[in-house]
Amino acid sequence: MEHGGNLGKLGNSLRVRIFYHDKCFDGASSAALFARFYRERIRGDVDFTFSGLLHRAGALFDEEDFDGDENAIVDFKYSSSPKITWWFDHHQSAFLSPEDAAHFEQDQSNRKFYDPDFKSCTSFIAMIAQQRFGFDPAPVADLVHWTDIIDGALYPDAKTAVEMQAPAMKLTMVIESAPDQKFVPNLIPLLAEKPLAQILEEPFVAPLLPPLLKRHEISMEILKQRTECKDGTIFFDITDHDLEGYNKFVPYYLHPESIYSVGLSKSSFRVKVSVGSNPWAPEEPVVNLAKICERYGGGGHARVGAISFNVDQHAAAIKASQEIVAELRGAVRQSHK
Ligand SMILES: [Mn+2]
Repeated sequence: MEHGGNLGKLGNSLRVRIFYHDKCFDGASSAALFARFYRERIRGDVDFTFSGLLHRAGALFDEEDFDGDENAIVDFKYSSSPKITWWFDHHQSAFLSPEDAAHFEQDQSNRKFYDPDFKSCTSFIAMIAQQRFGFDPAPVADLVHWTDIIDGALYPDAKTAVEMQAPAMKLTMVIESAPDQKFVPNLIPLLAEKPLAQILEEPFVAPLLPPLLKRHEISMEILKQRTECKDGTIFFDITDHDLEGYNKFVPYYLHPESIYSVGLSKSSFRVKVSVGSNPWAPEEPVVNLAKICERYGGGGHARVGAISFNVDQHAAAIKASQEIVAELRGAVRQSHK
């Protein structure tokens, strides 16, 4: 894999490599907040390198990449490698195996933290850094506020979620469709230091926005044609369009009566089955979507999950999506009996 970011001066500074959930506002913000916390409360003369991690079919980690003096993973799955010295996550599916979970349970370092009840990993890091390490979260309060809203889907309604008004939402869109592997590592150092509205005006960020807003409009048109809602469950397949990173709330905006959604999308390296629930659903979603996704090798949270397939596994992805749609529609029908 390629590493973005700056190694900076190599002198006597400690080299800390931070692995984060790539193409995700909470992932990038977690990396930013962790770096600020580390510099302020652990060690000042430190060079950070930021490396994005993505869920994909097959191995998630390459041990050879853990080459910092310290290596941290934030907002992403646990690794039992002794080279990983810090870990923060809030995903329900945080462990690749029972052995990894046991390894974490036995950890005595006080540098590995997990709480699936947190809306965002960024707010989780802020809380731990404050309570255990005396970090002052006040300067990053706005970032923490918005990661909770965006990762926790705490928008008041679907309209707000698809309108893209707030700077944090625009940054989310930019991060999710990052043009190259260096973009997010270049953005991360700004996230915990500058106001979000100001980051949008950076010369390497500003030009990206208009085409993305246009693409957002087009994706809404495509989803309008493709989404089908039956028994409270939306299904759509947009694998024939390059639309990975579409706003995941559009299906609920188009079908306010829905409870669940299952969508197929495609990028250069994966076919993704996205399984979600409508945050503004007329009735509470009750099915644990992380558990469903785990059955197919994916994961996530109780209310939203995903499964990644290799691009040559397209048929398996279609089959999985159809089985999940049938299961969710069955659950909704059952609850209406
Ligand atoms: Mn997260």
